[in-house]
Amino acid sequence: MRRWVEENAALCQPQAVHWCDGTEAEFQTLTQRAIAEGVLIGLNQKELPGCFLHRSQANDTARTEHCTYICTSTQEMAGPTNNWMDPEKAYSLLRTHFSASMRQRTMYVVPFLMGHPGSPLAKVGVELTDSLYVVLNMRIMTRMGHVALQELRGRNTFTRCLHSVGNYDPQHRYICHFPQDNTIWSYGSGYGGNALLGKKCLALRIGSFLGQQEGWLAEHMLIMAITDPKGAITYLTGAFPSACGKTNLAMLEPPAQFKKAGWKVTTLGDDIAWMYVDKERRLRALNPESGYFGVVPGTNRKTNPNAMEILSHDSIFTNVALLPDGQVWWEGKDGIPPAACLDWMGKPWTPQSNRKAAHPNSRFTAPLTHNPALNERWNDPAGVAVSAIILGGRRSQTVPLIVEAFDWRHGVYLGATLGSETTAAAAGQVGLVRRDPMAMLPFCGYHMGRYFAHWLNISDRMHPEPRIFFVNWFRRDENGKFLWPGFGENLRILEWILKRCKKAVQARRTPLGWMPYPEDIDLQGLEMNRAELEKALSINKEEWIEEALAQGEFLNQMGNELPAELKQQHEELLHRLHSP
Ligand code: OXD
Ligand code: MN
Repeated sequence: MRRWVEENAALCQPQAVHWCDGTEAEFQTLTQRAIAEGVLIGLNQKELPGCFLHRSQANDTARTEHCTYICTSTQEMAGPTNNWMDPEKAYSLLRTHFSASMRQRTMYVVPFLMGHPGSPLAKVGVELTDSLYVVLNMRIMTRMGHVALQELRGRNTFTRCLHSVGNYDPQHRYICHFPQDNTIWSYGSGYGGNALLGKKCLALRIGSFLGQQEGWLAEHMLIMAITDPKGAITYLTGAFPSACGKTNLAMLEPPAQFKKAGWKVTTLGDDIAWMYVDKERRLRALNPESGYFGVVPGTNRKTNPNAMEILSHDSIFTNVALLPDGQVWWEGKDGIPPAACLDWMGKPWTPQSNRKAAHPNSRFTAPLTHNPALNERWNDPAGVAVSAIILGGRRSQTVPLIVEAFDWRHGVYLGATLGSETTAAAAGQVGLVRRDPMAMLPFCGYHMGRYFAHWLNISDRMHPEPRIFFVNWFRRDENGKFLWPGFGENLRILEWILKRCKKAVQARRTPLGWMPYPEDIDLQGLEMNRAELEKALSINKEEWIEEALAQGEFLNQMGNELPAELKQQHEELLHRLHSP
């Protein structure tokens, strides 16, 4: 590792090299340095103790998928859904950019661990970066410093992560993954998903590649626990595309009467799940991260009270608005908009400004341990046994509120064909339906068809397999109104899922899968009647035939790598839709 650091220092030519130890003292020193360098702005320390604001470059506010590459020895290995670059070409191109890129800057050496100390699944990475923002965020999002070096002892490998913000030029921005070399090179962006290399790059892209080789799954999933009034705990994971409510669902606050009856929801993770099959043939999930990098807009005491608590101290805000008293604001925060503030770019803003004060993809970074509803097993290297997997997308039309897969294979089909409207988490147009299989389209480090096969095959080792469900909290009526209230009320749907897992409720067979009898969803205390629920659950066959054809077109992109089972699932779906 030392040799590799030296080689890269010779390439990037920093004026200093700082080895991070991850201690609190170092964090304090580096925070002060970040303030002095203008990387962080101190916030009102009475109201928001330990909180800081970072303003990014205006052209560097989201993941840039068009600049993200999987650099495998053949294009075929990366598959049809990834950008590919020949590894030699990528190394050579990026070497020219990294060359002297850190002149007059410090290179920080950031050893980090994804996963739990002592866990065989855990992965050590070392990120070399010239961004203090990255260092401070990595300390929250990963187990950073001594603990990682300790883990490195006795291992013969670590993920080599090289990062420089360069001059933030989007024309020269490259997030390159070399899965066969266990290496990530990221140049030209300081944005979380492009620059905190433990998260999307290691835990998902490199992780999924390794998972396929080593027999486990690296997934874009939340992990949550639900305790029922009898005290029984069920663990669920959930895959939803970026900015579709994983954080809110993972931190769900039960509606008042559920709380009174004894229901409790606790969080293990809100973005990434690593899953493996244990000796008892159960699927287990763990969260390799140690913090949240959550979307801020829309977060308030009603939508996510736990997140409001989490970000109330010792958090880094990115691209929110700054109030005159040193507090922060964003669209969808409790209360009315301020009369005046500075927007996410630091420009004066009033409600008449006709633009957002906070960036739609503004974020908070905070440790898992801030969460008042953190599940007590969050730090258990064995993870938790998963009873159900929930999949979902953001679909204003067509897709009903809840469907249960007929079996694992059908569940893999539901995941493989997941469609969702695009959000601000990635650069590009917002609101277009695109296929985002298992919410992994931007994060799968190898051929998507082989990824589907891996999902199908892994079930051979499981008994029983978790049940798979598909939800859509985002369906709207003809006036554009949401058909389902969402947020805490989603527990009513989760309750049905739990009953299905316990075989405590019947379901009706539909062309799409098993669906609830409307009377089996508890609507008590909601301003919603059965007819409205039926609308949220309705299936329009004509719309669905169109949807199924679009799904088939997407699957066809996998060519010969499309598993025969999924082809068959597709044909069976069309057959069911055409049956009277
Ligand atoms: C994220 C994302 O930041 O998915 O988690 O973009
Ligand atoms: Mn994510």
